[in-house]
Amino acid sequence: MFCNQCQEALNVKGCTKNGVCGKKGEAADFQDRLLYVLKSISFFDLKAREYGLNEEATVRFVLDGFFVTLTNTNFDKKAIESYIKKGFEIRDSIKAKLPPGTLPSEKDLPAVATVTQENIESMDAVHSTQDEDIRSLRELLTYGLKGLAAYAHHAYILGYKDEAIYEFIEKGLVSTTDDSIGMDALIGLVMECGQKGVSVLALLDKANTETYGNPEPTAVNIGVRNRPGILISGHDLRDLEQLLEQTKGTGIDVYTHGEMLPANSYPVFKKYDNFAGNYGNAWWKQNEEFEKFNGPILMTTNCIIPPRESYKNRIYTTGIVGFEGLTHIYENEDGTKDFTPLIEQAKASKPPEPIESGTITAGFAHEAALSVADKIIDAVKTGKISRFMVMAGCDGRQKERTYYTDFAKALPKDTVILTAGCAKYRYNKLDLGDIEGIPRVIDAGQCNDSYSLVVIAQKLAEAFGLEDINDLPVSYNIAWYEQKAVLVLLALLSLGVKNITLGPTLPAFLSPNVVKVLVENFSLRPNTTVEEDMKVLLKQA
Ligand code: SF4
Ligand code: SF3
Repeated sequence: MFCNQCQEALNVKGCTKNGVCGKKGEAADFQDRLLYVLKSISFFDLKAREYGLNEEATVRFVLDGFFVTLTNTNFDKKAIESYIKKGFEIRDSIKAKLPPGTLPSEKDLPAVATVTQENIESMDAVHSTQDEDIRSLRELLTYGLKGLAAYAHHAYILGYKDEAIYEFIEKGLVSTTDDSIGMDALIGLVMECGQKGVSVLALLDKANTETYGNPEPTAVNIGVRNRPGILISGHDLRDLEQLLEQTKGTGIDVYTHGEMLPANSYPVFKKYDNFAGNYGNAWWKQNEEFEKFNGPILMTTNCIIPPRESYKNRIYTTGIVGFEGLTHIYENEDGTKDFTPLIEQAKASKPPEPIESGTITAGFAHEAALSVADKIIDAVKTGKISRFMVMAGCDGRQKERTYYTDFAKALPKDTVILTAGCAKYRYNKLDLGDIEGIPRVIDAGQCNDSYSLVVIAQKLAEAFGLEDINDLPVSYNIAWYEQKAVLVLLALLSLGVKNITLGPTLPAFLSPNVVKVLVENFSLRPNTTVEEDMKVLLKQA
């Protein structure tokens, strides 16, 4: 195995035996094979698209399969193996459908097109690409595409689709196998991935808000009630909707965990009496928090970590998530899911043990933030707000991440944090107060809702008559962990955002020359110390 896709890559190089995340070497190898099958499918599906012969089922498979390979999503070797098997069937059926004469003779086809179940083990050459810059760009593109596919998957589940995004995913995948594509072309593809990232985040925003309404500023309960509960984690709002519907009137409460927290601010979900609030913190604390929850837990997407024995019998996976030995809730033909096993188990469970009490404020997505735009603009003009600090992204278990709590605490009182993603758990329970009623932490939602931050920045630029988004009093101190964050970073770069500070470490997959390109073109910089970064970030523009 070799895996370097997340921020925890061993020694900022890569995991080689087992993952720091808990992924076993064998599962990692299966994930690489699955990725290569997706490339093979893409090779033929791009041809099928030329003839209008592409099928919806292929898109769904590519999105599912790609999402499976994200960090902390699927650790189940058998499940990944069955994706590989199905992938070959899909690949072969697309190939068989192509009109005669559309493909070169078998011997002239590239390796990605002729790979078989028998020789796939040695095929995906991305990590062994000799030229370190080409290798780095292929990896950067691959991980950006993973994020793109994951967000496209979220939108797809809600019925929001975009063929241009799917076609780009296929083109990008195949590009990583093509030795004729050099450094400049790869940089172009990486930037295009960022542009598609903006499109996919806009699509997902539309999907979420048209389906569930615009999030409203909400005081979310972080304590517990005295009835049994089901805990739902991950990012999939459709799973939450079905769970709320199926638990209605059963005497069982539903609590969110991790990235599901922002769901508490959607009007459609708020109307359920049994929607009880948020339990716990970011993904990496799940071992101890799940133990205390007492009831069943549903993992809808990333991030799952290897469960402890103490709660293994009450944690369920669904969709693209997998972990050996856990019960998986499958999707029915019509896209619904039956959560009866969780509901039955919850009935016999004790209520959750309290770990916190009180409330936190969520729900400042673009609509809510812009409804107080006049107030915000006025506060900036009168100097009550001196700067916005975008501190979006991921949280993680490395102890260096206390940097983000310290940074939030050290920010001057006339600054406002704009956040999205689970990075917020490093400071969303601090009492940072407000500025004339505007909270000092504006929480736009999940990492899936990062588009809100773009809309807020663009509207502010408009209001101040600024052509360049970089002239706003906005600085970026982004924390990353997995590949959705890679995509969000590329999306910001494609919008021309400069001077982003990135931490807690730079990605292991960036070669010195690729870092140089990012520094020269976008003034990207790694984070350092709170004091040093505060000086740099408060001085910008
Ligand atoms: Fe290592 Fe991250 Fe890959 Fe897990 S996902 S194996 S921690 S690089
Ligand atoms: Fe978090 Fe996994 Fe990235 Fe959605 S839940 S932001 S790490």
